[in-house]
Amino acid sequence: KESRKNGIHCQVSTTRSESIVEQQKADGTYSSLSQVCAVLGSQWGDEGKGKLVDILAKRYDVVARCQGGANAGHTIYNDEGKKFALHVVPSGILNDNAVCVIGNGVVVHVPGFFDEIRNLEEAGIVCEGRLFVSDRAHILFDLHRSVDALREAELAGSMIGTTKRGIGPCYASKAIRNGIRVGDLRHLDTFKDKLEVLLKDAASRFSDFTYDLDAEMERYKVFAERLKPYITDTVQFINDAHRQKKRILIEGGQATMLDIDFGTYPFVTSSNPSAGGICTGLGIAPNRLGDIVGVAKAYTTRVGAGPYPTELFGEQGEALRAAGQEYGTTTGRPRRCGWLDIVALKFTCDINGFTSINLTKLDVFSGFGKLKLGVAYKIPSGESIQYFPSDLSVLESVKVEYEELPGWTEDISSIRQYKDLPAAAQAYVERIEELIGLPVQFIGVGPGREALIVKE
Ligand code: 2SA
Ligand code: GDP
Ligand code: MG
Repeated sequence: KESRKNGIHCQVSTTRSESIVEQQKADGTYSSLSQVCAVLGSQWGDEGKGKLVDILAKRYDVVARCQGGANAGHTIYNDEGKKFALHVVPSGILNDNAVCVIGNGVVVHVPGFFDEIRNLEEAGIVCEGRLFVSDRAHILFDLHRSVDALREAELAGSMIGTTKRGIGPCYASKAIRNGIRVGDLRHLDTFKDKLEVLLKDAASRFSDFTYDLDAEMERYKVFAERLKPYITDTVQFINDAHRQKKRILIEGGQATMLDIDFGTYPFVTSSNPSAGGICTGLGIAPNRLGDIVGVAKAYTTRVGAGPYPTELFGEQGEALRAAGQEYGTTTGRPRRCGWLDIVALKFTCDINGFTSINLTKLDVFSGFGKLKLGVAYKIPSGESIQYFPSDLSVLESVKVEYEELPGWTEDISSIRQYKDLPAAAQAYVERIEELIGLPVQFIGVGPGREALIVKE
Protein backbone atom coordinates (compact mmCIF):
# COMPACT_ATOMS: atom_id res chain seq x y z
CA LYS A 1 0.00 0.00 0.00
CA GLU A 2 1.37 3.39 -0.92
CA SER A 3 0.36 6.92 -0.03
CA ARG A 4 1.84 10.38 -0.56
CA LYS A 5 1.61 12.88 2.29
CA ASN A 6 3.31 16.28 2.57
CA GLY A 7 5.93 15.39 0.01
CA ILE A 8 6.86 12.26 1.92
CA HIS A 9 6.45 9.04 0.04
CA CYS A 10 5.36 6.38 2.53
CA GLN A 11 4.93 2.72 1.95
CA VAL A 12 2.70 1.28 4.62
CA SER A 13 4.61 -1.71 5.84
CA THR A 14 3.42 -4.77 7.62
CA THR A 15 6.05 -4.66 10.35
CA ARG A 16 7.68 -1.85 12.29
CA SER A 17 11.15 -3.02 11.41
CA GLU A 18 10.46 -2.32 7.76
CA SER A 19 8.96 1.11 8.40
CA ILE A 20 12.31 2.48 9.62
CA VAL A 21 13.67 2.27 6.12
CA GLU A 22 10.50 3.12 4.27
CA GLN A 23 10.19 6.84 4.90
CA GLN A 24 11.23 8.17 1.54
CA LYS A 25 11.19 11.93 1.08
CA ALA A 26 10.13 13.62 -2.14
CA ASP A 27 13.77 14.32 -3.09
CA GLY A 28 14.51 10.61 -3.04
CA THR A 29 16.45 10.65 0.23
CA TYR A 30 15.24 8.80 3.30
CA SER A 31 14.70 10.27 6.70
CA SER A 32 16.26 7.46 8.68
CA LEU A 33 19.54 6.19 7.28
CA SER A 34 21.98 7.97 4.97
CA GLN A 35 22.70 7.48 1.26
CA VAL A 36 25.86 5.58 2.12
CA CYS A 37 25.41 3.45 5.21
CA ALA A 38 27.57 0.72 6.70
CA VAL A 39 26.74 -2.16 9.03
CA LEU A 40 29.85 -3.27 10.90
CA GLY A 41 30.60 -5.83 13.59
CA SER A 42 31.53 -4.20 16.89
CA GLN A 43 32.77 -7.27 18.76
CA TRP A 44 34.43 -10.53 17.60
CA GLY A 45 32.02 -11.30 14.76
CA ASP A 46 28.70 -13.10 14.32
CA GLU A 47 26.78 -10.28 15.95
CA GLY A 48 23.96 -10.69 13.43
CA LYS A 49 25.11 -8.21 10.78
CA GLY A 50 23.61 -10.28 7.97
CA LYS A 51 20.09 -9.95 9.34
CA LEU A 52 20.21 -6.13 9.57
CA VAL A 53 21.75 -5.86 6.11
CA ASP A 54 19.03 -8.10 4.75
CA ILE A 55 16.34 -5.87 6.31
CA LEU A 56 17.91 -2.58 5.23
CA ALA A 57 18.75 -3.88 1.74
CA LYS A 58 15.10 -3.41 0.83
CA ARG A 59 15.69 0.31 0.63
CA TYR A 60 19.18 0.34 -0.85
CA ASP A 61 20.13 0.08 -4.49
CA VAL A 62 23.61 -1.37 -3.96
CA VAL A 63 24.78 -3.72 -1.21
CA ALA A 64 28.54 -4.22 -1.04
CA ARG A 65 31.16 -6.28 0.77
CA CYS A 66 34.51 -4.57 1.23
CA GLN A 67 36.79 -7.05 3.03
CA GLY A 68 37.27 -10.63 4.16
CA GLY A 69 36.10 -13.59 2.15
CA ALA A 70 34.42 -16.90 2.77
CA ASN A 71 35.57 -16.77 6.40
CA ALA A 72 32.46 -14.68 6.99
CA GLY A 73 29.18 -16.44 7.50
CA HIS A 74 25.90 -14.59 7.58
CA THR A 75 22.70 -16.46 8.36
CA ILE A 76 19.51 -14.93 7.03
CA TYR A 77 15.95 -16.07 6.43
CA ASN A 78 13.64 -15.10 3.57
CA ASP A 79 9.95 -14.30 4.02
CA GLU A 80 9.05 -18.00 3.78
CA GLY A 81 11.49 -18.75 6.61
CA LYS A 82 14.00 -20.49 4.35
CA LYS A 83 17.49 -20.28 5.80
CA PHE A 84 20.48 -19.06 3.75
CA ALA A 85 24.09 -19.17 4.91
CA LEU A 86 26.05 -16.67 2.83
CA HIS A 87 29.81 -16.35 2.85
CA VAL A 88 31.11 -14.10 0.13
CA VAL A 89 27.87 -13.01 -1.56
CA PRO A 90 26.38 -9.92 0.17
CA SER A 91 23.25 -10.53 2.26
CA GLY A 92 21.38 -8.02 0.05
CA ILE A 93 21.05 -10.71 -2.64
CA LEU A 94 17.73 -11.88 -1.16
CA ASN A 95 16.17 -8.55 -2.05
CA ASP A 96 15.41 -8.52 -5.76
CA ASN A 97 15.90 -4.80 -6.21
CA ALA A 98 19.39 -4.65 -4.76
CA VAL A 99 22.52 -4.95 -6.86
CA CYS A 100 25.35 -6.64 -4.96
CA VAL A 101 29.04 -5.82 -5.16
CA ILE A 102 32.02 -7.84 -3.99
CA GLY A 103 34.63 -5.12 -3.63
CA ASN A 104 38.34 -4.98 -4.35
CA GLY A 105 39.21 -5.60 -0.70
CA VAL A 106 37.53 -9.02 -0.68
CA VAL A 107 39.42 -12.25 -1.38
CA VAL A 108 37.38 -14.51 -3.64
CA HIS A 109 37.49 -18.31 -3.73
CA VAL A 110 35.98 -18.80 -7.18
CA PRO A 111 34.62 -22.37 -6.76
CA GLY A 112 33.03 -21.34 -3.44
CA PHE A 113 31.49 -18.29 -5.13
CA PHE A 114 29.82 -20.55 -7.71
CA ASP A 115 28.60 -22.95 -4.98
CA GLU A 116 26.88 -20.04 -3.26
CA ILE A 117 25.33 -18.88 -6.51
CA ARG A 118 24.06 -22.39 -7.22
CA ASN A 119 22.36 -22.59 -3.81
CA LEU A 120 20.73 -19.21 -4.33
CA GLU A 121 19.61 -19.99 -7.86
CA GLU A 122 18.16 -23.32 -6.72
CA ALA A 123 15.96 -21.23 -4.43
CA GLY A 124 14.92 -19.04 -7.38
CA ILE A 125 17.22 -16.10 -6.63
CA VAL A 126 18.79 -14.77 -9.81
CA CYS A 127 22.38 -13.58 -9.38
CA GLU A 128 23.62 -12.84 -12.89
CA GLY A 129 23.10 -9.21 -13.81
CA ARG A 130 22.79 -8.12 -10.18
CA LEU A 131 25.99 -9.45 -8.63
CA PHE A 132 29.35 -7.93 -9.54
CA VAL A 133 32.87 -8.92 -8.52
CA SER A 134 35.68 -6.40 -8.54
CA ASP A 135 38.38 -7.00 -11.12
CA ARG A 136 40.81 -5.76 -8.46
CA ALA A 137 39.75 -8.37 -5.88
CA HIS A 138 42.33 -11.08 -5.25
CA ILE A 139 41.64 -14.69 -6.14
CA LEU A 140 41.86 -17.06 -3.21
CA PHE A 141 43.16 -20.36 -4.59
CA ASP A 142 42.89 -23.80 -3.02
CA LEU A 143 46.63 -23.44 -2.40
CA HIS A 144 45.89 -20.61 0.05
CA ARG A 145 43.58 -22.95 1.95
CA SER A 146 46.26 -25.64 2.09
CA VAL A 147 48.82 -23.11 3.32
CA ASP A 148 46.36 -21.86 5.97
CA ALA A 149 46.05 -25.42 7.32
CA LEU A 150 49.82 -26.03 7.13
CA ARG A 151 50.55 -22.79 8.99
CA GLU A 152 48.04 -23.59 11.70
CA ALA A 153 49.56 -27.07 12.07
CA GLU A 154 53.02 -25.51 12.48
CA LEU A 155 51.75 -23.26 15.26
CA ALA A 156 50.67 -26.39 17.14
CA GLY A 157 49.66 -25.27 20.66
CA SER A 158 49.43 -21.58 19.78
CA MET A 159 47.14 -21.80 16.75
CA ILE A 160 45.16 -18.72 15.72
CA GLY A 161 42.09 -20.88 15.23
CA THR A 162 41.46 -19.61 11.70
CA THR A 163 38.50 -20.72 9.66
CA LYS A 164 41.04 -22.49 7.38
CA ARG A 165 39.50 -20.71 4.42
CA GLY A 166 42.90 -19.46 3.22
CA ILE A 167 42.25 -15.85 4.18
CA GLY A 168 45.62 -14.96 5.77
CA PRO A 169 47.71 -16.62 3.03
CA CYS A 170 45.69 -14.89 0.28
CA TYR A 171 46.13 -11.45 1.86
CA ALA A 172 49.81 -12.35 2.34
CA SER A 173 50.12 -13.01 -1.42
CA LYS A 174 48.44 -9.66 -2.05
CA ALA A 175 50.86 -7.85 0.29
CA ILE A 176 53.93 -9.64 -1.02
CA ARG A 177 52.73 -8.78 -4.54
CA ASN A 178 52.56 -12.17 -6.17
CA GLY A 179 48.79 -12.39 -5.75
CA ILE A 180 46.52 -12.88 -8.74
CA ARG A 181 43.49 -10.66 -9.24
CA VAL A 182 40.07 -11.48 -10.64
CA GLY A 183 40.83 -9.19 -13.59
CA ASP A 184 43.82 -11.40 -14.47
CA LEU A 185 41.31 -13.99 -15.65
CA ARG A 186 40.86 -11.74 -18.70
CA HIS A 187 44.43 -12.56 -19.71
CA LEU A 188 44.78 -16.32 -19.66
CA ASP A 189 48.05 -16.08 -21.64
CA THR A 190 49.89 -14.62 -18.64
CA PHE A 191 47.69 -16.22 -15.96
CA LYS A 192 49.56 -19.54 -16.07
CA ASP A 193 52.95 -17.92 -15.40
CA LYS A 194 51.54 -16.04 -12.45
CA LEU A 195 49.91 -19.15 -11.08
CA GLU A 196 53.17 -21.05 -11.40
CA VAL A 197 55.02 -18.41 -9.37
CA LEU A 198 52.39 -18.64 -6.67
CA LEU A 199 52.38 -22.44 -6.53
CA LYS A 200 56.19 -22.64 -6.52
CA ASP A 201 56.32 -20.12 -3.69
CA ALA A 202 54.09 -22.29 -1.51
CA ALA A 203 55.99 -25.47 -2.46
CA SER A 204 59.33 -23.88 -1.56
CA ARG A 205 58.04 -23.03 1.90
CA PHE A 206 56.10 -26.22 2.73
CA SER A 207 57.56 -29.59 1.78
CA ASP A 208 54.12 -31.19 2.23
CA PHE A 209 52.64 -28.92 -0.43
CA THR A 210 52.22 -30.54 -3.84
CA TYR A 211 50.50 -29.13 -6.88
CA ASP A 212 49.43 -29.83 -10.44
CA LEU A 213 49.80 -26.60 -12.40
CA ASP A 214 48.17 -27.90 -15.58
CA ALA A 215 45.12 -29.27 -13.80
CA GLU A 216 44.66 -26.01 -11.88
CA MET A 217 45.04 -24.05 -15.10
CA GLU A 218 42.34 -26.14 -16.79
CA ARG A 219 39.93 -25.41 -13.91
CA TYR A 220 40.60 -21.70 -14.13
CA LYS A 221 40.06 -21.62 -17.89
CA VAL A 222 36.52 -22.82 -17.21
CA PHE A 223 36.06 -20.39 -14.29
CA ALA A 224 37.32 -17.50 -16.43
CA GLU A 225 34.47 -18.06 -18.87
CA ARG A 226 31.83 -18.53 -16.16
CA LEU A 227 33.00 -15.53 -14.18
CA LYS A 228 33.00 -13.13 -17.15
CA PRO A 229 29.46 -11.77 -16.62
CA TYR A 230 30.29 -10.91 -13.01
CA ILE A 231 33.70 -9.21 -13.41
CA THR A 232 33.38 -5.43 -13.15
CA ASP A 233 35.42 -2.33 -12.34
CA THR A 234 33.44 -1.93 -9.13
CA VAL A 235 35.30 1.24 -8.07
CA GLN A 236 33.90 3.03 -11.09
CA PHE A 237 30.55 1.29 -10.69
CA ILE A 238 30.11 2.33 -7.07
CA ASN A 239 31.25 5.92 -7.60
CA ASP A 240 28.95 6.29 -10.62
CA ALA A 241 26.14 4.87 -8.50
CA HIS A 242 26.93 7.44 -5.81
CA ARG A 243 26.86 10.29 -8.35
CA GLN A 244 23.49 9.04 -9.57
CA LYS A 245 22.25 9.35 -5.97
CA LYS A 246 21.89 5.60 -5.63
CA ARG A 247 21.76 4.35 -2.07
CA ILE A 248 24.71 2.19 -1.03
CA LEU A 249 24.75 -0.20 1.91
CA ILE A 250 28.02 -1.74 3.06
CA GLU A 251 28.04 -5.08 4.81
CA GLY A 252 30.99 -5.73 7.10
CA GLY A 253 32.42 -9.20 7.57
CA GLN A 254 34.00 -10.26 10.90
CA ALA A 255 34.39 -7.32 13.30
CA THR A 256 36.71 -4.68 14.73
CA MET A 257 38.06 -6.88 17.53
CA LEU A 258 39.33 -9.17 14.74
CA ASP A 259 40.80 -6.26 12.74
CA ILE A 260 44.43 -6.81 11.74
CA ASP A 261 45.33 -3.35 13.10
CA PHE A 262 42.96 -2.88 16.02
CA GLY A 263 42.09 -6.41 17.12
CA THR A 264 43.82 -8.73 19.55
CA TYR A 265 46.79 -9.30 17.22
CA PRO A 266 47.90 -11.95 16.26
CA PHE A 267 44.52 -13.54 17.07
CA VAL A 268 42.81 -11.60 14.34
CA THR A 269 41.79 -11.96 10.72
CA SER A 270 43.94 -10.50 7.94
CA SER A 271 41.71 -7.65 6.77
CA ASN A 272 40.32 -4.41 8.19
CA PRO A 273 36.70 -5.06 9.21
CA SER A 274 36.64 -1.57 10.76
CA ALA A 275 35.47 1.61 8.99
CA GLY A 276 38.78 2.18 7.18
CA GLY A 277 38.24 -1.09 5.30
CA ILE A 278 35.19 0.44 3.60
CA CYS A 279 37.29 3.09 1.87
CA THR A 280 40.18 0.82 0.92
CA GLY A 281 37.99 -2.13 0.05
CA LEU A 282 35.49 -0.36 -2.17
CA GLY A 283 37.07 2.90 -3.27
CA ILE A 284 34.46 4.98 -1.47
CA ALA A 285 35.89 8.23 -0.11
CA PRO A 286 35.66 8.74 3.69
CA ASN A 287 33.63 11.95 3.36
CA ARG A 288 30.92 10.02 1.51
CA LEU A 289 30.21 7.72 4.44
CA GLY A 290 27.11 8.54 6.45
CA ASP A 291 25.56 6.31 9.07
CA ILE A 292 27.75 3.55 10.43
CA VAL A 293 25.67 1.12 12.46
CA GLY A 294 27.67 -0.99 14.92
CA VAL A 295 26.13 -4.40 15.50
CA ALA A 296 26.60 -5.73 19.03
CA LYS A 297 25.21 -8.88 20.57
CA ALA A 298 23.59 -8.36 23.97
CA TYR A 299 26.49 -10.54 25.19
CA THR A 300 29.73 -11.46 23.41
CA THR A 301 30.97 -14.48 21.49
CA ARG A 302 34.26 -15.36 19.90
CA VAL A 303 35.43 -18.26 17.75
CA GLY A 304 39.08 -19.13 17.54
CA ALA A 305 41.84 -18.48 20.06
CA GLY A 306 42.88 -15.24 21.73
CA PRO A 307 42.16 -13.11 24.77
CA TYR A 308 38.54 -12.67 25.74
CA PRO A 309 38.22 -10.92 29.12
CA THR A 310 34.49 -11.45 29.79
CA GLU A 311 34.42 -15.12 28.69
CA LEU A 312 32.17 -17.38 30.75
CA PHE A 313 33.32 -20.89 31.50
CA GLY A 314 31.39 -23.88 32.80
CA GLU A 315 27.64 -23.98 33.14
CA GLN A 316 26.92 -20.32 32.42
CA GLY A 317 28.97 -20.33 29.23
CA GLU A 318 27.29 -23.56 28.14
CA ALA A 319 23.85 -22.14 28.93
CA LEU A 320 24.52 -19.02 26.84
CA ARG A 321 25.84 -21.13 23.95
CA ALA A 322 22.76 -23.36 24.05
CA ALA A 323 20.28 -20.49 24.41
CA GLY A 324 21.90 -18.42 21.66
CA GLN A 325 22.68 -21.38 19.38
CA GLU A 326 26.24 -20.17 19.22
CA TYR A 327 27.90 -22.27 16.54
CA GLY A 328 29.88 -20.88 13.57
CA THR A 329 27.99 -20.40 10.32
CA THR A 330 31.03 -21.32 8.23
CA THR A 331 32.70 -24.05 10.25
CA GLY A 332 30.05 -25.07 12.80
CA ARG A 333 32.59 -24.48 15.59
CA PRO A 334 31.13 -23.82 19.06
CA ARG A 335 31.54 -20.14 19.88
CA ARG A 336 33.06 -19.03 23.18
CA CYS A 337 30.46 -17.00 25.09
CA GLY A 338 30.59 -14.27 27.72
CA TRP A 339 29.08 -11.10 29.14
CA LEU A 340 28.87 -7.88 27.16
CA ASP A 341 32.24 -6.15 27.28
CA ILE A 342 31.62 -2.41 27.47
CA VAL A 343 35.35 -1.60 27.48
CA ALA A 344 35.81 -3.36 24.12
CA LEU A 345 32.57 -1.89 22.77
CA LYS A 346 33.63 1.67 23.63
CA PHE A 347 36.94 1.02 21.88
CA THR A 348 35.20 -0.09 18.67
CA CYS A 349 32.72 2.82 18.90
CA ASP A 350 35.72 5.18 18.89
CA ILE A 351 37.51 3.51 15.99
CA ASN A 352 34.48 3.29 13.73
CA GLY A 353 32.55 6.41 14.68
CA PHE A 354 29.36 4.39 14.98
CA THR A 355 26.30 6.55 14.67
CA SER A 356 24.06 4.02 16.40
CA ILE A 357 23.99 0.45 17.64
CA ASN A 358 21.93 -2.58 16.68
CA LEU A 359 21.78 -4.66 19.86
CA THR A 360 21.02 -8.22 18.79
CA LYS A 361 19.84 -11.39 20.50
CA LEU A 362 18.32 -9.66 23.51
CA ASP A 363 15.72 -12.48 23.44
CA VAL A 364 18.44 -14.97 24.41
CA PHE A 365 18.57 -13.48 27.92
CA SER A 366 14.94 -14.30 28.76
CA GLY A 367 14.96 -16.41 31.91
CA PHE A 368 18.73 -16.10 32.27
CA GLY A 369 18.73 -14.68 35.80
CA LYS A 370 20.95 -11.73 36.73
CA LEU A 371 22.89 -10.07 33.91
CA LYS A 372 26.33 -8.52 33.97
CA LEU A 373 28.06 -5.77 32.01
CA GLY A 374 31.87 -5.65 32.00
CA VAL A 375 32.48 -1.95 32.66
CA ALA A 376 36.19 -1.71 33.50
CA TYR A 377 39.38 -3.78 33.63
CA LYS A 378 41.56 -3.99 36.73
CA ILE A 379 45.18 -4.38 35.60
CA PRO A 380 47.85 -6.14 37.75
CA SER A 381 49.09 -2.82 39.23
CA GLY A 382 45.63 -2.49 40.81
CA GLU A 383 44.60 0.35 38.53
CA SER A 384 41.13 0.25 37.02
CA ILE A 385 41.15 1.15 33.33
CA GLN A 386 38.36 1.85 30.87
CA TYR A 387 40.34 1.61 27.62
CA PHE A 388 41.22 -1.52 25.69
CA PRO A 389 44.91 -2.41 26.20
CA SER A 390 47.07 -3.02 23.10
CA ASP A 391 49.40 -5.33 25.03
CA LEU A 392 48.11 -8.91 24.98
CA SER A 393 49.93 -9.83 28.20
CA VAL A 394 48.10 -7.01 29.99
CA LEU A 395 44.82 -8.04 28.40
CA GLU A 396 45.30 -11.63 29.47
CA SER A 397 45.85 -10.61 33.09
CA VAL A 398 42.98 -8.15 33.53
CA LYS A 399 40.19 -8.77 36.02
CA VAL A 400 36.91 -7.48 34.67
CA GLU A 401 34.82 -5.25 36.91
CA TYR A 402 31.14 -5.97 36.41
CA GLU A 403 27.93 -4.12 36.99
CA GLU A 404 25.00 -6.42 37.80
CA LEU A 405 21.52 -5.81 36.43
CA PRO A 406 18.25 -7.63 37.00
CA GLY A 407 17.15 -10.07 34.31
CA TRP A 408 13.63 -10.91 33.10
CA THR A 409 11.70 -14.10 32.60
CA GLU A 410 9.23 -13.12 29.85
CA ASP A 411 9.67 -14.35 26.29
CA ILE A 412 10.31 -11.14 24.34
CA SER A 413 10.59 -12.66 20.87
CA SER A 414 7.20 -11.46 19.65
CA ILE A 415 7.53 -7.91 21.03
CA ARG A 416 7.83 -5.23 18.33
CA GLN A 417 7.51 -2.01 20.34
CA TYR A 418 10.21 -0.83 22.73
CA LYS A 419 7.67 0.23 25.35
CA ASP A 420 6.36 -3.35 25.54
CA LEU A 421 9.71 -4.78 26.61
CA PRO A 422 9.93 -5.77 30.30
CA ALA A 423 11.28 -2.93 32.45
CA ALA A 424 14.46 -4.91 33.18
CA ALA A 425 15.16 -5.36 29.45
CA GLN A 426 14.66 -1.63 28.88
CA ALA A 427 16.98 -0.86 31.79
CA TYR A 428 19.62 -3.16 30.31
CA VAL A 429 19.44 -1.39 26.93
CA GLU A 430 19.44 2.08 28.46
CA ARG A 431 22.41 1.33 30.71
CA ILE A 432 24.38 0.27 27.64
CA GLU A 433 23.44 3.51 25.89
CA GLU A 434 24.57 5.47 28.92
CA LEU A 435 27.89 3.65 29.17
CA ILE A 436 28.85 3.92 25.50
CA GLY A 437 27.26 7.31 24.85
CA LEU A 438 25.43 6.16 21.73
CA PRO A 439 21.82 5.33 20.92
CA VAL A 440 20.68 1.74 20.51
CA GLN A 441 18.57 2.24 17.39
CA PHE A 442 17.64 -1.36 16.60
CA ILE A 443 17.04 -4.29 18.97
CA GLY A 444 17.01 -7.87 17.73
CA VAL A 445 14.58 -10.20 19.50
CA GLY A 446 14.80 -13.23 17.20
CA PRO A 447 16.52 -14.49 14.06
CA GLY A 448 13.71 -13.63 11.59
CA ARG A 449 13.44 -10.42 9.57
CA GLU A 450 10.38 -9.31 11.51
CA ALA A 451 12.01 -9.80 14.93
CA LEU A 452 13.38 -6.28 15.20
CA ILE A 453 12.42 -3.41 17.45
CA VAL A 454 13.16 0.09 16.23
CA LYS A 455 13.85 2.28 19.25
CA GLU A 456 12.93 5.90 18.68
P1 2SA B 1 40.66 -16.23 9.46
O1 2SA B 1 40.04 -17.50 8.94
O2 2SA B 1 42.11 -16.11 9.09
O3 2SA B 1 39.90 -15.01 9.14
O4 2SA B 1 40.64 -16.41 11.07
C1 2SA B 1 41.32 -15.50 11.90
C2 2SA B 1 40.52 -15.17 13.15
O5 2SA B 1 39.31 -14.52 12.76
C3 2SA B 1 38.21 -15.23 13.27
N1 2SA B 1 37.11 -15.24 12.32
C4 2SA B 1 35.83 -15.27 12.68
N2 2SA B 1 35.24 -15.17 13.89
C5 2SA B 1 33.89 -15.28 13.92
N3 2SA B 1 33.13 -15.56 12.83
C6 2SA B 1 33.72 -15.70 11.64
N4 2SA B 1 33.07 -16.17 10.59
C7 2SA B 1 32.29 -17.44 10.63
C8 2SA B 1 30.85 -17.05 10.90
C9 2SA B 1 32.88 -18.37 11.71
C10 2SA B 1 32.73 -19.85 11.56
O6 2SA B 1 30.50 -15.95 10.49
O7 2SA B 1 30.09 -17.74 11.55
O8 2SA B 1 31.86 -20.38 10.89
O9 2SA B 1 33.55 -20.52 12.22
C11 2SA B 1 35.10 -15.49 11.51
N5 2SA B 1 35.95 -15.49 10.46
C12 2SA B 1 37.18 -15.34 10.99
C13 2SA B 1 38.73 -16.67 13.44
O10 2SA B 1 37.94 -17.41 14.34
C14 2SA B 1 40.12 -16.41 13.95
O11 2SA B 1 40.07 -16.07 15.31
P1 GDP C 1 26.91 -12.24 11.24
O1 GDP C 1 28.14 -12.95 10.79
O2 GDP C 1 27.21 -11.04 12.07
O3 GDP C 1 25.97 -11.93 10.12
O4 GDP C 1 26.15 -13.23 12.20
P2 GDP C 1 25.86 -14.80 11.99
O5 GDP C 1 24.79 -14.97 10.97
O6 GDP C 1 27.14 -15.55 11.80
O7 GDP C 1 25.36 -15.18 13.44
C1 GDP C 1 24.26 -14.57 14.04
C2 GDP C 1 23.21 -15.64 14.35
O8 GDP C 1 22.24 -15.09 15.21
C3 GDP C 1 22.45 -16.15 13.15
O9 GDP C 1 22.12 -17.50 13.35
C4 GDP C 1 21.20 -15.27 13.12
O10 GDP C 1 20.09 -15.90 12.50
C5 GDP C 1 20.95 -15.11 14.59
N1 GDP C 1 20.33 -13.85 14.99
C6 GDP C 1 20.54 -12.60 14.49
N2 GDP C 1 19.86 -11.69 15.22
C7 GDP C 1 19.21 -12.37 16.19
C8 GDP C 1 18.38 -11.97 17.29
O11 GDP C 1 18.10 -10.81 17.53
N3 GDP C 1 17.92 -13.00 18.10
C9 GDP C 1 18.24 -14.31 17.89
N4 GDP C 1 17.76 -15.22 18.72
N5 GDP C 1 19.02 -14.69 16.88
C10 GDP C 1 19.51 -13.75 16.05
MG1 MG D 1 29.05 -14.79 11.01
